[in-house]
Amino acid sequence: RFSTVAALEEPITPPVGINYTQLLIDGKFVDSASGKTFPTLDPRTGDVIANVAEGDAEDVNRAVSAARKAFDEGPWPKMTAYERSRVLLRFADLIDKHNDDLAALETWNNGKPYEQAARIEVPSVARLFRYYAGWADKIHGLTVPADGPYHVQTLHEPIGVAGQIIPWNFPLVMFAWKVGPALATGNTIVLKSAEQTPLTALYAAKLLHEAGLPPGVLNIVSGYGPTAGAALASHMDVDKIAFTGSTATGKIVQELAAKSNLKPVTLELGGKSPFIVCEDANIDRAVELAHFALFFNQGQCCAAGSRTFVHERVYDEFVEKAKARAQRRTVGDPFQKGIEHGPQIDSDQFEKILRYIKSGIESNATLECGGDKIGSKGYYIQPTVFSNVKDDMLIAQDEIFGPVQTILKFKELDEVIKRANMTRYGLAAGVFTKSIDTANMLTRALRTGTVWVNCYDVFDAAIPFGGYKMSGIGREKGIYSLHNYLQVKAVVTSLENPAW
Ligand code: TXE
Repeated sequence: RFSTVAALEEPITPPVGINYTQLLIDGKFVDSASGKTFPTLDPRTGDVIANVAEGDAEDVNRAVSAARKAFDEGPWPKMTAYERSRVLLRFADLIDKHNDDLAALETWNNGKPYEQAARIEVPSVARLFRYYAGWADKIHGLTVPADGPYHVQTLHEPIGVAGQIIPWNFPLVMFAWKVGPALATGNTIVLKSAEQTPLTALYAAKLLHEAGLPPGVLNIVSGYGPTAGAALASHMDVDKIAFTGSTATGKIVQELAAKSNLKPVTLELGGKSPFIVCEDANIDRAVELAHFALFFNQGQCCAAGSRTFVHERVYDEFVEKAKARAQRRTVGDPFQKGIEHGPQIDSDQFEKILRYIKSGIESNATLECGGDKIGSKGYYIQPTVFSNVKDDMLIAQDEIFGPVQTILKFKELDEVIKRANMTRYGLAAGVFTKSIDTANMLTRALRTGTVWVNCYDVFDAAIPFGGYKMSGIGREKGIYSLHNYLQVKAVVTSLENPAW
């Protein structure tokens, strides 16, 4: 079935070198204070790509001091908004120029198809920085019609030093969603990348400095969560923390923020998003979109359409076609042309996904296809489809974060609304129908931060993204993300002619 297995035994040599492995503090690449490093791996093989400086609490202290100084003394927050905007625009041009190297590094470190990184993700990063460059000089306060002889205005000021913790599934895209709005609004940053994927954040940060970012404005500390990440979340001199990752870690981050200096927290967490195929849907298109909604990025998407609800009238046909589509998915070395699907990120995720597949089989869901690993090296898993999945099965409740489609049957719209909402998550939903009435009803009833109608995974820079319920707090992208990085100051000036 998986015709590319042979090629997995001899991985293609990545067309890029690795130039940046140290921490980036105050505009300089430096070793960690402890001198420690950690290996970063190639998910195709599990082999070490490079050893990267391992930051911990002491390095976070150094990075926060640099960010504090850059914020308090400038020039960044005091530059004109137009000058900041131009730095971001120059950076976007540099991303375009380095597109292929960034994409190759992303694929090497993460395992995602090179074509996906090079044609979709890296270009979307340049697009997002242009979007936020556009906002930098359009952030207005208000004049407020208060009672009394007062001139009242609001100033929208940067919040200060932003701590940002990002995951490994979209390393550069997550870097952009966090760094773009924080810089546009004049903040300084300490960012901790995921321990699995430290390489592209360092490369991108280097380009930002080339674009004219002053030293200390963006500091990158590579390292582990319980050490570097926790130190950042609990730092007394960090004014705001933004996190993307698991719900369990999100809770820890919020707790650390509360226990230290009550810094405001934005969280973008897990999901178990419903994808609802109504009885009037064009089945072939619904199958393709549901397949994309789940298997994109090896199933490692917070917004993955991981509960495929299909109307009973079209269920059997849908399952048969979904299975055929999963079997046609081209799995292989992500550097190979035409490959849709590479390895999972690491052995932890690989084992976790295989455990969920086992649990699906044991709970008597029907394994339509897949269900096993591929090859003897790296972290490849067969695209897997389960039908006859019931709401109370673990595979229908937990975030699997892998290439495992679970297909459930429904009869009535009221019923599917109830079942779709019957989860602790509320990140996204997909609705597939030809009826405007059905679409309107579902979009209003689903308790999720995004509803895609007859489309999925549309991640434009202008569209806000975030979760209801335990999928998170706050929104990223669009105008909404600016508010995460701004303080509002009310300035009240008496209009009376003072006697003194
Ligand atoms: O996530 P973690 P992991 C989900 C997905 C996945 C599961 C576990 O279901 O299978 O989470 O993945 C940092 N203080 N998502 O273990 O732990 C960590 O170093 C501060 C969904 O990779 O949440 C990394 O930078 N920081 C998700 C980041 O948190 C800590 C994307 C994410 O890691 C920390 C990734 C601590 N105590 C996984 N512990 C999404 N929403 O897209 C860890 N970190």
